Amino acid sequence: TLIGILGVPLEAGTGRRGAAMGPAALRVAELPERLQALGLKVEDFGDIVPDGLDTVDGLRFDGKAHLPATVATWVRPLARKTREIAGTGHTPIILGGDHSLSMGSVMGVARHWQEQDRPLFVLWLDAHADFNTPSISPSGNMHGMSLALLAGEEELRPVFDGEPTSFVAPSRMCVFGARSIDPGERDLLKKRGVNVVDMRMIDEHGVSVLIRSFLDQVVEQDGVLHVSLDVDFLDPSVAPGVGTTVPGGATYREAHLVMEMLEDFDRVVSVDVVELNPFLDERGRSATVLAELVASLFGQDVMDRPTQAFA
Ligand code: DIR
Ligand code: MN
Ligand code: MN
Ligand code: MN
Repeated sequence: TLIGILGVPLEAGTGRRGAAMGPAALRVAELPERLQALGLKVEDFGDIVPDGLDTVDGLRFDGKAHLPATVATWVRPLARKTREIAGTGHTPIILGGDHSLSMGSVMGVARHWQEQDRPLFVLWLDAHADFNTPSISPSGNMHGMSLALLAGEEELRPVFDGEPTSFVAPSRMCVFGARSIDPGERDLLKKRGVNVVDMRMIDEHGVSVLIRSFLDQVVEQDGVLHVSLDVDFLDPSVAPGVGTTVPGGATYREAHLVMEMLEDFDRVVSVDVVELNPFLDERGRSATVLAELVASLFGQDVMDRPTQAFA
């Protein structure tokens, strides 16, 4: 496997500052080196540079949207760059930056896989569903709208106005670990048919059964999988370095089991690691946990033994 790392120091999509330091902290936590130690070839493309604000002149939204033009200046070049990296045979790992960046990273990989005629599935590991639109968002923060944009919601199309787009069918999306969903967002998720696995289901059935049933759908349709990992998927006691902590999240072992199963599954083609806010972190704890999780996803394990599900 050839890994392509790309940093996205974007924080305009969230309500508080600090996430722009995320890519630097993940590098300090030796995320690239951990992958190299597993025998993978790793190329670091540095941090992406946003387009000028003049390029998004006339970007307008009805409803509540905070700094949509600024977000557009980041996600447009990010979509182009991610597609390019995927096109040269790299597995993109995108280091954020807030979760609005996935508008760009997933758009880029979706375009690439559409050309290959392979259906792209998205696993959204998050306390939130990020399925708001400007007309229903209580906060107006763009990081709470990225999955809705990727599903093709009309209201959000101006973000990529004039750019090539490729959307992901809501039935191929799985929000996993949810425990905070806004009322309008909840209705829209149901209406569009997004799979939502909330923490209550995880408590009741365990991560293994639930992850497997989604991965089975990917295999059935001969698809490939993008994984978008929001730090707040994890319980705040495991990863405090994020602006929107919600109690009752995944434990350290639950998160690792998800990663280990994904590694055995062998169809993950791209990854985002988002919402790390080093300003709120405790001595790099969350950054280190994230680097360890990514290493798990790419083969780090205790014994050389596949998870039973895919043995
Ligand atoms: C809330 C919080 N649903 C919003 N969202 C996110 O602002 O739309 N927090 N993504 O991390
Ligand atoms: Mn998120
Ligand atoms: Mn979240
Ligand atoms: Mn393994």
